[in-house]
Amino acid sequence: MADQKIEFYKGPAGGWGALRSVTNALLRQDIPVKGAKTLLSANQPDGFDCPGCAWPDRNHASSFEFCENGVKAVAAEATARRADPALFAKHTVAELMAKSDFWLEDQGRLTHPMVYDAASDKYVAIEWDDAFALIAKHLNALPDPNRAIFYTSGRASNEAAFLYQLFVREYGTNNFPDCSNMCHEPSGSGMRPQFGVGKGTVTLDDFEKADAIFIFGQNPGTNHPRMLGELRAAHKRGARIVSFNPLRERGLERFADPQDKLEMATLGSTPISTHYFQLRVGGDFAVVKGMMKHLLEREDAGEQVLDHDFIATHTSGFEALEADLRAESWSVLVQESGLAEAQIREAADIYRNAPAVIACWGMGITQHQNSVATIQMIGNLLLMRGNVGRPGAGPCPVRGHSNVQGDRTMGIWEKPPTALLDRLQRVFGFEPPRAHGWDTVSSIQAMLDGKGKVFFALGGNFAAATPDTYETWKALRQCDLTVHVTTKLNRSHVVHGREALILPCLGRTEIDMQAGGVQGVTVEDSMSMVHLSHGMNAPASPQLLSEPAIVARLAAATIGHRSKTPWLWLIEDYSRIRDKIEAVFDDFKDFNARVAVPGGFRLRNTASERVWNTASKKAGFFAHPVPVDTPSHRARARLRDTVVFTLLTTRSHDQYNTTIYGHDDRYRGVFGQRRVVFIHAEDIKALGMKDGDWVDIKTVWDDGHERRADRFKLVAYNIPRGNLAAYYPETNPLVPLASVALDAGTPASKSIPVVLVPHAVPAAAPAAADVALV
Ligand SMILES: Nc1nc2c(c(=O)[nH]1)N[C@H]1C(S)=C(S)[C@@H](COP(=O)(O)OP(=O)(O)OC[C@H]3O[C@@H](n4cnc5c(=O)[nH]c(N)nc54)[C@H](O)[C@@H]3O)O[C@H]1N2
Ligand SMILES: Nc1nc2c(c(=O)[nH]1)N[C@H]1C(S)=C(S)[C@@H](COP(=O)(O)OP(=O)(O)OC[C@H]3O[C@@H](n4cnc5c(=O)[nH]c(N)nc54)[C@H](O)[C@@H]3O)O[C@H]1N2
Ligand SMILES: [Mo]
Repeated sequence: MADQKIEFYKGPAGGWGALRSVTNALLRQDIPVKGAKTLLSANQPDGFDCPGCAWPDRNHASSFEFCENGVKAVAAEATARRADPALFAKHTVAELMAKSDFWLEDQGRLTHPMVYDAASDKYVAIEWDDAFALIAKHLNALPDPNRAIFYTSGRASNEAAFLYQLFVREYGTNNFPDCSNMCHEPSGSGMRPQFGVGKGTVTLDDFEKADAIFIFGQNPGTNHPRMLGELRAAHKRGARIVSFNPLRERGLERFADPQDKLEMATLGSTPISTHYFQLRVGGDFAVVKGMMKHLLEREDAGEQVLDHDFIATHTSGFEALEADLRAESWSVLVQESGLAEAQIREAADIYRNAPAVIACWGMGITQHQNSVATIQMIGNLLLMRGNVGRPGAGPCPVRGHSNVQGDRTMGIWEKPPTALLDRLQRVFGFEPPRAHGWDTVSSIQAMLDGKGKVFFALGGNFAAATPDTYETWKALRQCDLTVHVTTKLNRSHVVHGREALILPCLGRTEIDMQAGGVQGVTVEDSMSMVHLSHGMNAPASPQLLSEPAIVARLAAATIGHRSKTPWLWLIEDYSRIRDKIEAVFDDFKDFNARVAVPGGFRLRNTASERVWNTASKKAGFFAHPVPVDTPSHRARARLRDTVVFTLLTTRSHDQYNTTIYGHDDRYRGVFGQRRVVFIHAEDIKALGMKDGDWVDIKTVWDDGHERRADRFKLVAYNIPRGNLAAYYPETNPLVPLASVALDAGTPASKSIPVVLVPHAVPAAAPAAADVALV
């Protein structure tokens, strides 16, 4: 591990630092830098879709769009390292359990299907057919298909996801927890009743036309680096870019585009945000409500602020919102937002003066108790001036995983719409289950209660990504069988059920050869563009199966005797799967033909046409009170004599969710370490401690359960008082299972009420529990 240091980062995001980091990423994965170009040819018209993030590409055809974190994602998959049976022969699972998350993934690509052998406490190789037979035996022995749980992470292709939901529903359950439940679920929950669609309405063209772009709770410099290119261009042509974030994220401040030779040669850079509002964690609701109150006040003062025609023709509920805004008190809005009244009014004036406005948001908005209401507030703000369904304007929830939006489109959802089930019934001739299934948090609860018995995961790292880590581990260990379809070894494989399987699959960058020849898969990005992705690299091992093949063979083994679906025929040629997708979803008409065009096609988005598929057939204004009963409010009320902080958990620049690439967070000035907690210097003083001291973090919750994460270093930082920031997944033991977003069930991992106590044991002897999560 590199030297540990904290050193303020002065440069722009991107630039030479990004280029250096790419070289290091390749070397780390034992990939020769020379000749790495093909290996990394993501986002070419005939290449693979970058497995990094869901940000779209310009025409999907421009020259290789340089993206530091995209390269890291591809390099992690293209690594020369192998986690083969010899590795498992060397280590018992107990030994693997004691390794860090970083170490586990760093062993490289899995090469063989493996089964857990309890006698030796080791994983040993198994034949594919035997693995499928074992799963089928368990599934068919369950008294009720609703005892089985089928998780999905958002890298699965449309073809894999479609077959998977089909198999699971024909098997008999809607238990589909997925990474969306922990991510943008509140965006869908908020937007569907408001706009009649659960997806953003804007395209990249709109980014070229927007006069102002508001960015709430998002860190694109790290998580969507290609978005910075759009923001930079917008800034250069004079658009206002307004960021709301408790942290001063470097990527939202300045960016040097590695594709711009002049900028690189002159060490120049472009500012990104024209305005930066460092609000309090969870303060967005109050800010947006205050902005709307200001707009109404200006309107009352005789200015032309609202789009009355739009409101009259296209919306419902405005009077109720108006009354609610008038009744709202500025002092409450200021108190809860952490911004001054003048700042809120300033933000509102930027909004008012911009003819066309886009509002983007990320995890800083969704992972709170009141996220659905906050998202509807952002929607209200847009609707007040008709900023939906016209050029340069609209809501833009920025999705995470590269195909998380597509997986939902394909039916990976525990609450399937009736129309989807009816269609599946008609096309495939079986009676799909109608009852809603379990989401991520209720799946964990069901396993804890002994109701969930078989846990199957198509990708992801459930044991590390989910809240209340040790409860989740208890839940997984109570299962009869846990199965993971996966590319690399991770925590979820060593926190296992009585029986357990690891099934290694092809990654998206790899050539997928089936009986009908080489196959491509399709994905949908954050702006509803659907396109083909072709792997170009040789598979990491000849034993690997594609995800569609794994699902189809599992289906054949489990329900083949009663299913009318020709599972194995479908995977000979994935265009057959796409024909079935077309048969189920009208929006995929002529799917194979349309996706064959370079760049693919855009799915219809009714809200962007001002067609509102809501109950009232109008876009809806929603009035909500300012949340004053959040977990943090309750904790502060209970512990009056102690300083209660609100902790946000976030990603470093060197990780992809639970995959830790390295121990630096360059833009935040953290090097060689991850167990740090960012805190205001005055708060350190108030605690009677000093910068660099070690603390334990404890959750303040009222169920008598102790939740703690030990041994974090205090780092004095530019963050509002009373707020803390630390990295995920190390902090997931602190998130109570019951702390979720209302009406969405998303873990509230951006607002954990905590106290800090001096670290009790010497740093050399960390508590056993956190060894695994270092
Ligand atoms: N390289 C890389 N790319 C990724 C990922 C990755 O881990 N690494 N993950 C992918 C996935 S699945 C997702 S969902 C996205 C995640 O991308 P983001 O949505 O950017 O997620 P986070 O890193 O959690 O950052 C959240 C941001 O919100 C801010 N924030 C926290 N609380 C609040 C709040 O209350 N209000 C406001 N206004 N801001 C707040 C934080 O300071 C931080 O800047 O990225 C995707 N892309
Ligand atoms: N505290 C806290 N918790 C959070 C968050 C947070 O901000 N704070 N963010 C939440 C969010 S937004 C998300 S999306 C979830 C992420 O939850 P997940 O999607 O479950 O987690 P990942 O870390 O993305 O999964 C990484 C694993 O995916 C596997 N993998 C990689 N590529 C492939 C592939 O092509 N196929 C298959 N089958 N497997 C593959 C690898 O084995 C790797 O170990 O975490 C959530 N948890
Ligand atoms: Mo996510």
